[in-house]
Amino acid sequence: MKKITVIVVVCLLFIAGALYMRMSGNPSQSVPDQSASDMIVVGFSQVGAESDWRMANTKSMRETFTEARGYKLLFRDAQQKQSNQIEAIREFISQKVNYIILAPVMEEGWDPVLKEAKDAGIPFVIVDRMIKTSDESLYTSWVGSDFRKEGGTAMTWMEKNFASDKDLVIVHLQGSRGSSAQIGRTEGLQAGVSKNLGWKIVVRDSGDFTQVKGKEVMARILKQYDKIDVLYCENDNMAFGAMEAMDEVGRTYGVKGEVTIISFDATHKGLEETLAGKINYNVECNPLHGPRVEQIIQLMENGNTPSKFAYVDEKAFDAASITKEDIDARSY
Ligand code: GYE
Repeated sequence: MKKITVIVVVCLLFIAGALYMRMSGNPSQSVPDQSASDMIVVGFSQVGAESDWRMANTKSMRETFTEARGYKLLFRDAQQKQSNQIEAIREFISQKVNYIILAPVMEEGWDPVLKEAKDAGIPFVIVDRMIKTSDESLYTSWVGSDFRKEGGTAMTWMEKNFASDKDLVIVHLQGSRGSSAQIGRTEGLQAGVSKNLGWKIVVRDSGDFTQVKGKEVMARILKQYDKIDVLYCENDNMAFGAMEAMDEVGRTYGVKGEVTIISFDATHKGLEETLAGKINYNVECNPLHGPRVEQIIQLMENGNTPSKFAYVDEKAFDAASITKEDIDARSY
């Protein structure tokens, strides 16, 4: 009899212990986590980490969509591959995020995955570069730069500095082909060249917006062309690479050199090179999209419809007039 009592007590203690462990072992399983469920879940598919512009853009997004500010950010770096972006978007859909944000590598090819997101009822915001779609209702909003206008700004500067009939040898370093930033900036140059009869683009190649490729492509071009008047370079990092290539073979550039450099982005380092007279003209492209995207999301959270397109205001910097204060006043 005594033995049975001991066994029963041991069993009861065991069951009580197991129950206690279960309840206290993992608080998030037994007590629903209020703060996590209140958060707005945002999936962001970023292009990559190819340039200083991109790093500043990622920083702006990460600083905006923080847990302290009520967001859970799922960040995916696509390493400049559209297939990685499509995979990330499908993952966001299956995770039932509240919003999907896409900085598209290129313009074409998004319709099927946009449709999947729409069918799942997830609002889609496009940032930075644009997309081409047959159905504009597949996304809610876009915010970014007017790349064609940036190219036009560069042409206005060229027209002020070079006569229309001057024989001008132009080298064109393009960004990632098929991206809006490349397409718009290329169209700008193309329009300028077709208007000014002396101007010739002697070579055009892509450096994929990176410093390494910019250097590689420029090194090849320098071997083929002894005389270059203008380097039209579709971002700062490729310009840095091209400058390294020119330094290595003793070709001069900038305000005091042989090759006039026009660049885009106006990143911190890009503007320092402009102030130093190495880049002649730098057209701004503003990467601080985090707060702009948040504003779009907040409008939707409050039941409002954000505007379909929002262009960012941008300026440009001339080596002849830029000041240190211009650089210091900027946060990127
Ligand atoms: O100019 C370049 C980056 O899409 C505006 O992408 C962006 C461009 C930017 O890699 O530096």
